[in-house]
Amino acid sequence: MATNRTFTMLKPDSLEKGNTGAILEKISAAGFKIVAMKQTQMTLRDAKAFYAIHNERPFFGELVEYMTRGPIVAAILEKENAVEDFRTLIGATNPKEAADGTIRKLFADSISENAVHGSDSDENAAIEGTFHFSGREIF
Ligand code: FUP
Repeated sequence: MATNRTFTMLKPDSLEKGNTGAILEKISAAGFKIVAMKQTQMTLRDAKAFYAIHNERPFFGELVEYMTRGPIVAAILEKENAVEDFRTLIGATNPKEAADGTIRKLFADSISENAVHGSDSDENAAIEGTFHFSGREIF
């Protein structure tokens, strides 16, 4: 995947609260082009693999339970400087610390249910995009 791409998930709380459209609108308005997108539900195995880096953390069990409890929307986004600009758009991991106007400030309730995921590096964007999409689902 090119380095002008990032990967995102709208997490189960966003879909439960009916925020899918509003969040996608924010993403589009910030200049990101959607090059792949689907609604899907992660299995326990998927979530454990996706968040393997956190498997020793105390919140790991709660994290995989949350991420598998309902559908998500996964997407690959394209824009110049995509990874960094998307992290700015979503705001800090803890919505209480997120800047005004950011997606987490607007739509997230807590650090554990924080509305959206955004890749933290070009390398992880490529790994995470490939985790969810085959080549023929990416445009
Ligand atoms: P981020 O890169 O902002 O998504 O944050 P992290 O990769 O540090 O964390 C991934 C997910 O783990 C968060 F989105 C929510 C969960 N988490 C907690 O539940 N508690 C914490 O203290 C930190 C992260």
